[in-house]
Amino acid sequence: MTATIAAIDLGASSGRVITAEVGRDRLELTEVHRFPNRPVRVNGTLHWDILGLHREVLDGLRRVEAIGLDSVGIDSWAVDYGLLDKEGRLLGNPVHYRDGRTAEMIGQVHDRVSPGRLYEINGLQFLPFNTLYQLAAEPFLGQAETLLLIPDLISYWLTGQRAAERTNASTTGLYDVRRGTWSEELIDALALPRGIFPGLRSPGARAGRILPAAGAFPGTPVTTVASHDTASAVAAVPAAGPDVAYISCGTWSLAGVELTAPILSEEGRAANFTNEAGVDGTVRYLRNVMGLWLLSESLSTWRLTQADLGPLLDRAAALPALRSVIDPNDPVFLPAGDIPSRVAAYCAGTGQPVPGSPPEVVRCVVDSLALGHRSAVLRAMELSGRRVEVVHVVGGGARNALLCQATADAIGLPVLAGPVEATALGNIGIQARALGLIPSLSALRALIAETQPLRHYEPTGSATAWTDAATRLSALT
Ligand code: LFR
Repeated sequence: MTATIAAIDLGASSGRVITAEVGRDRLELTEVHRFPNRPVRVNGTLHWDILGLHREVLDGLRRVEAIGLDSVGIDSWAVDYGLLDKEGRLLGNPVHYRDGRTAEMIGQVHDRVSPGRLYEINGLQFLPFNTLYQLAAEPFLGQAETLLLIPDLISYWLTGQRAAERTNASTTGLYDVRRGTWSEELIDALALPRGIFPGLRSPGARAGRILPAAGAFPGTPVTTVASHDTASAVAAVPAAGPDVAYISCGTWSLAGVELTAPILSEEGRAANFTNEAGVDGTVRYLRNVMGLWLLSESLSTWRLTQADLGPLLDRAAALPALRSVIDPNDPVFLPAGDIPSRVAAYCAGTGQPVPGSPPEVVRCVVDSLALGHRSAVLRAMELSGRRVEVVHVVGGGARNALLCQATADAIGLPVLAGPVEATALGNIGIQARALGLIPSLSALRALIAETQPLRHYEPTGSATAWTDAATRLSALT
């Protein structure tokens, strides 16, 4: 038995509609629609073009209407949301997590609930854009009847059903990671209306059927997937056993290990490790590293495109490694804009050679990301006690040979790179399991390992250079 399944995968810089033919031994992807995701600044606030994204989703679905679908599932980046009024109308326009509106709110939130108490309940790393800080700056809260995270909003527009998918809910800061429920304590302490948080659903649950009025493919079943893109990507890590770390490398690098229960230690909080909900009650114990955003934003500054990245990486590979390094997680690199100038200013300010040409900047960024990967993976191992034999790099970064090799060298462990389309595979895999085509998460991972191209990188001899650079960098930060 086989099925045709579609994944709608919205990333911070592009979205895709991908279909797959899935059977017990078969998993073949076809990208049917890819579209840019271009945020819009209006009156000083950075928004997602949510209606434009929804139109692209519908266009993608229309392209596969002729072949028929057994199921469709939606994932996107985390934390951002839309608010609905009592008629189900969208209030305002969802704001981009890179907007600066939360800067003033963080202190206010922490005055109401201390960071220590927040972590005891939500287990979430501090990121200035976590939903709870955004809600403190939200002008439409008083009129809101329902809050829907981005994939739940698209799902609502397709099916008319309102729900909160669990893996993504766990990134809001308002989810009790031990109990697996919304935290009434936090919601009340932050004076948020309890009623706006819809019932929780787990990956694999039925989400409804596409409504005739939705604009494409009426009647198609929509399945709840791990709607946080990182949760879908982690579900697709082709690990054969527990002794692995993963880096889901795209706009962000999410680096850590999979656990069966959260670790809510003070040490973990100090190291800014998160306990985000994964598939089947697993916990994604990881840290955000700034990721390929630094490269894509640099390309835009130079008025280049993704197609120019390959030649730039080749030129960067010919330069000496580790001449200058930055802390990729320095908040200066978070907002959109001219990353190369900020890299140059960081290096000048820390007394390092200043990368000037694009290949020099790329070399500096790649080395620095590898150091960021090293620090997150080593710290995840220490904090969790997990032995790690191989580091899986999944997502777009698995294509970047310079970064994969630097990551293997920096960590001193083999890297297994791939699949590139991990998020779509995780999305589709959970739907396939819900349809009874794949028996378990481990069977999904084994099927991905068998069917998708993977590339192996062994660490090469330069371990001390990376250890020295890591020490140098931690002295700077
Ligand atoms: C990756 C990701 C990260 C999340 C960031 C913002 O695409 O979902 O997991 O921290 O985007 O939502």
